Amino acid sequence: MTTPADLAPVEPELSEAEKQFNDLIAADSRIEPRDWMPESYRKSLIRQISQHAHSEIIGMQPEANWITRAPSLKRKAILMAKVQDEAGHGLYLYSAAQTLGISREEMTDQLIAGKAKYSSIFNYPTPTWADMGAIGWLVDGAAICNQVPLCRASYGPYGRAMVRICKEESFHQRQGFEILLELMQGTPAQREMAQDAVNRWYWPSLMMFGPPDDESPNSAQSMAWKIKRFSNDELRQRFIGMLIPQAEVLGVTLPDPKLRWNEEKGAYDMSDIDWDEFHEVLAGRGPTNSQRLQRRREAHEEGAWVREAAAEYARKQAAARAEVA
Ligand code: FAQ
Repeated sequence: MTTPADLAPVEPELSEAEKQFNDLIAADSRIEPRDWMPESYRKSLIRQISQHAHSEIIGMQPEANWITRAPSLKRKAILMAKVQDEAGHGLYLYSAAQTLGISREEMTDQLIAGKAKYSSIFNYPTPTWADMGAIGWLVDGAAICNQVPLCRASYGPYGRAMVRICKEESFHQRQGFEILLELMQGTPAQREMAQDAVNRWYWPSLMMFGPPDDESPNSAQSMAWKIKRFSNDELRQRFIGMLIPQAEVLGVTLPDPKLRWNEEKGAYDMSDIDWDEFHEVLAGRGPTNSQRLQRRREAHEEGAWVREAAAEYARKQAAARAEVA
């Protein structure tokens, strides 16, 4: 006779390694490179961490454009330090991805071949000095909101890299805020320039959090694995909540007439985000996509001699050590 138990779907036996992985995730512990992990977890981490690394590296371009034109020596020094920090973030993240078994060369090749994604935000131009303020305030602000929870990501090397990155990003955000504050306390033309930059960067900065939750194919699994801790929409809402009081202090207007707190929903009402624009940028058709990639390719080619020299130096050092040994 067939019993209900016979009809129940047979759960596949979990291996010891899988059980251990699931237990570590459930206990909020860290997965380290030496630990067994499901192939899909490894692939998803490589996907997210490499995209994040590429974003930091491409993200140097919009601001580097202003290093020689910053309005004072002090501003030049600060901006140069910030752009260098972004390079450092890219390097920590490439290193974290390498612990998952992908090489730096492979990731770089994917980027310069135009096959890899990087954040949509870096495909917008920076025509005025106020853009440096808006990038610091809005782009680094969004980055902090999104990345502080990543300090608790279940994969050890990623979470640890994020701790240092977030400390530096909060300095970046404050320097952007301070640029805007100074402009807003300046002449009418300076105030207009600051407001114009905020108008142009506000919506793209909201897109940094990714598609809406019901169109985010990776979120559910990523949250179950405790890589992501909050959904795209939750973080977007948190970011808006952070901006509103800061915009008041600055005296700038956020360019959304529908923006207001909805007590009943426990969330901000807002205008619709232009997701067509987001998809266009992701498809490589944003305002500066081709320019950003072209510049990255040139920098890679121009840097070939540095890589060769470093490899030769490392080879000589290793040979000298081997001789002594
Ligand atoms: N741009 O299913 P989801 C910075 C892609 S660093 C481009 O929701 P997920 C510092 C997504 O990859 C900024 N692509 O994906 C700085 C996926 O494609 P795939 C970068 C995007 O991973 C400041 C597809 O859409 N930050 O700013 C974007 O669960 C100033 C479906 O999306 C990080 O990378 C986008 N905005 O969530 C530097 C943080 N959004 O792979 C210089 C770490 C989504 O399936 C100057 N990453 N996509 O082909 C994350 O938190 C997540 O990966 C999200 C996306 C939230 C970006």
